[in-house]
Amino acid sequence: QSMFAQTYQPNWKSIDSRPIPAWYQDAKFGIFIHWGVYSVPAWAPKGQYSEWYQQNLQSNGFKGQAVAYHNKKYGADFSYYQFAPLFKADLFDPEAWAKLFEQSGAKYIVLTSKHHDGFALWPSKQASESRGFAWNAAEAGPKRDLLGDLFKAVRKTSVHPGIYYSLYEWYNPLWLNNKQLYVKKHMIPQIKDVIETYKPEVFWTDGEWEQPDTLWHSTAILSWMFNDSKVKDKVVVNDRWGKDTRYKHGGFYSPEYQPNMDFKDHYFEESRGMGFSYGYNRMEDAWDYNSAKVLILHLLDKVSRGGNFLLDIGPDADGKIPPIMQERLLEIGQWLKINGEAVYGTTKYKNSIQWGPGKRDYQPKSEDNGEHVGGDIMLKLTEDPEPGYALKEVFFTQKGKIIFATVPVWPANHKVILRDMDLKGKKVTLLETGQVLPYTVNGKNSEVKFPEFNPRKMKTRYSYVIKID
Ligand code: FUL
Repeated sequence: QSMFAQTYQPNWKSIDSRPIPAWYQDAKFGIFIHWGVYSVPAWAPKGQYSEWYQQNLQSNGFKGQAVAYHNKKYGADFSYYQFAPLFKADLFDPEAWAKLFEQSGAKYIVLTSKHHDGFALWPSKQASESRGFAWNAAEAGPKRDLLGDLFKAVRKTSVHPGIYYSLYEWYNPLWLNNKQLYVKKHMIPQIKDVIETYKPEVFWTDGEWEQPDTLWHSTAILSWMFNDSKVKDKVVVNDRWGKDTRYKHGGFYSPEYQPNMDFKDHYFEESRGMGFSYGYNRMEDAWDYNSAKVLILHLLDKVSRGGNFLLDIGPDADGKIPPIMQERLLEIGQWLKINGEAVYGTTKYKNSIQWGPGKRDYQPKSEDNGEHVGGDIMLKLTEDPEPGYALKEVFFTQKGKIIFATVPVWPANHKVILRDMDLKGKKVTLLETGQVLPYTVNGKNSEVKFPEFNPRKMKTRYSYVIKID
């Protein structure tokens, strides 16, 4: 018996009526993985996407900087396709990756099965045939089914495997000559192959924006996926299915570095890099990476607003996840191990976020870094408000009758004011220790008293959860 009783028709009204599978709504935290041939040069100016290397090279991106860098390092005759043999992934240890993902507290991954350059991480015959040369990881570069091997390892853990798939390809000859033919002969068979062979539980499309969903045959693909494919009961999709579908059709909405959008009650998942680029970018320095604290606040921000957080990592061409990324994942995992009850399986509480006094339209300045990275999470300001700017003081989530209020600092004056909340008759505890926190009700607000911070009792850093029962 299918969890979705109806049969879906190839039109948006029918497709949009499918509920977002519960496993995904409970998961809250996923890891995005951008990995491919572009991981070899792994280069873009700071604040740009390194996975766009080929496009920047061939369209003279960054005012000539891309070509200048490339020619100097690899020579003018060296084409993007020649990076494939250098993509060796010889240190790739799928079991170690899977273990790290599990330790991070993420409940799913989304791996780039194919990005805009068309290079497939699985033995896709369409990928090579359409080009006339080896253009997938099993025939070129690593000579290994990277997708299959990673999925095998991930399936031994509690993490759900998912994939990213770019609908368009920059320089596929079929695409350049006849887009209809590309879709029919290349894209649709390739999608069916990757779904039926690997059974991804998330199918995250992209590269949809230049063409209408009718060119992509999106509703036909989706109705096939939801009615007839091997993943029909559990697969989750996003909203990137044609130039007018974003924030409108498909599955969850997929903001990319677009915080604070109000999607009402439509499910969403925000993605962003740990630094800025999705693919590994060797130009990024330690201070370009968000701190563990800021990443945890990002997670709380999405979850308290009723969505998921898809945090990206960019493994290198050797198949290693850069240690700074490993370290961030482990830190988040430490936090979730203690405080996960306030995250997994929760829903949005009516207040969602408590803002401090001031303006809420903070725009990050380009030179902002460190604790300001991300722009929308003004961590520093929580302790030291910049005049005129608001800050996020409390993140709320809810599980049945239980409410969680998470504060990003241990309050210096030992009290937290929860606005518009009457705690009368409630039991208020510190989630990690179970310590009962006394409170007083003052009109519409409640004031919760915090004890002295005891580093021997508290393992949690970065944010502290108040449980209201
Ligand atoms: C974008 C792509 O163009 C980026 O390279 C990245 O994959 C991001 C998640 O989606 O639209």
